[in-house]
Amino acid sequence: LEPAYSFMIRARLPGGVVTPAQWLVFDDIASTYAGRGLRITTRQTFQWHGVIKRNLKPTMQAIHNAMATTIAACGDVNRQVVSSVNPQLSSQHQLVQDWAQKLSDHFIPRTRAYHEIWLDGEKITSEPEEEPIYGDTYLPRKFKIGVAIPPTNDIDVFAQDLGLIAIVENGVLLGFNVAIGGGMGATHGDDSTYPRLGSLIGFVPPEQVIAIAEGVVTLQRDHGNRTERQHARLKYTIDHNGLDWFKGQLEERTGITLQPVHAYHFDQNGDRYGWEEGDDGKWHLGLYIESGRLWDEDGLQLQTGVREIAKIHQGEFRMTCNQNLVVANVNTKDRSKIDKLVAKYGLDGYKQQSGIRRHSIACVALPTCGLAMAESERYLPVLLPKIEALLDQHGLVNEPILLRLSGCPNGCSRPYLGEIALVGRALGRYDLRLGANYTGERLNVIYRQNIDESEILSTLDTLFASYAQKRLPEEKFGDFLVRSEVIPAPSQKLIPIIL
Ligand code: SRM
Ligand code: SF4
Repeated sequence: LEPAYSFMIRARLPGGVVTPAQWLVFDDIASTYAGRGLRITTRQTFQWHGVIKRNLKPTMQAIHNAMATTIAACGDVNRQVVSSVNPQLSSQHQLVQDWAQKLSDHFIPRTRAYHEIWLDGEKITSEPEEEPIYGDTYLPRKFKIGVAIPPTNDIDVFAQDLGLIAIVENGVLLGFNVAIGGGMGATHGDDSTYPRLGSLIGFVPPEQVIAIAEGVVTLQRDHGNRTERQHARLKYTIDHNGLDWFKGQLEERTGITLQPVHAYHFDQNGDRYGWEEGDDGKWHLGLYIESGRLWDEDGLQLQTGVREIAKIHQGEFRMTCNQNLVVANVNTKDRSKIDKLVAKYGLDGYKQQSGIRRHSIACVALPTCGLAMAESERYLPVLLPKIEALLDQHGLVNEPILLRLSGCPNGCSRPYLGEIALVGRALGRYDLRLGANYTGERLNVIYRQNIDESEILSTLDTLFASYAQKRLPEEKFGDFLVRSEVIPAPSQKLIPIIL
């Protein structure tokens, strides 16, 4: 008898767009084959946890039959391409979504092995397969692409290996500012690993974006570190060789001269909740999903609730990189039906949330993540009420503050971009990091190392008191901490060259 090995499966859904029909299939997979409901990830797709080995193939086949795939959602390839979800700018979303899809398709591995192994088992060819982009050895490590639509940086564009900032004027997509070398992962006690913000190197019109993306990916393929996995991400390739060198190589390889960066402005990186009317007259309902987990447990019926919405919804769903959900493209006449289901199944929590809860993200961590050093997703509901109580005492409960929890320094919740972040070191112990900005354009720094909950709370209590008394009008928490020199100005500042 073989042990009942269980696995996590992740779908590739560019831009996090899912039709109601697909949702129903994915929901069924969660109920039939998985153990912890549907989990919306920080790259706006689904994970299913607890799929046992003998159910892997039927699960993959069900995903394939829903016109989706799991190929390259993991591995040393280009991963899930993310893109902004801004309900107010729905027409821009469509323009950008098309490019997210094209980028995703362009970088899908050509191998038929996936189909042979998971879909019908037939060997399709005995000829050697050619991977025009990845070659025989694929990339040194994972690679991530994201497209942001200003003024919302909900995807954390500067955390991507390749971040694209869409420049739209009068409804026309002019092109993209290009930022390279973003990444979050680090290792405790190893200063040669670090989070890094992407560096802006120029602008390209839409028709050149695939060529530039391919140039960045293939440069990383050819020059990335293949001997030390810790240093194999693009950020280290760039820092090792120099940004100017990389940009020069990119222009030479693609034959494209990058244009000067276009002006842009981000005003936030959280999600919008409740009903918003898009510029196309359709309605979009943003729902807060704690840590992205849709699971009927502890008396909640969140998974059932979205299933019931999917049964009547005529538009689409969009998942966000903050692990939330937008019921998108709803006609005015259909709003009340959806409202009733939202209220019936307790999906209306967003109406009463504190500012910090509306901006909170926690990575999966225990019990399923083998790399976790501390709790994260399961700790968020324990910690948040205690932080909210402190904020309330200081009159700050509605203040939007970015909170990020990670069970280890790999940074799956992009904790280095939290105004407040906890990065796990051991069970019950975290590094407290502070001082990122509200728009995802400044990294935070370590304020206290390896502390427990009581020290976390007492430290925050003191800082909240000072913030409440001494803040400037409209000043965000992270900015206050830097201005008042509670923390030193972070070393890597993003200085966009706006020409
Ligand atoms: Fe991640 C590995 C979960 C987004 C950086 N990540 C893992 C694994 C697969 C653990 C493992 O290798 O055994 C985690 C599975 C846990 C579980 O039980 O499900 C895991 N990562 C996640 C998700 C589900 C977090 C979440 O709570 O939503 C996110 C899934 C994304 C997706 O849908 O594709 C997730 N991971 C991220 C992000 C954020 C992002 O991409 O915007 C990062 C930081 C950005 C970056 O890549 O620099 C991230 N994950 C990592 C790393 C560190 C990589 C590095 O360069 O050092 C690892 C470890 C590794 O690759 O060896 C990792
Ligand atoms: Fe696991 Fe660490 Fe990623 Fe959290 S940050 S999901 S603990 S690898």
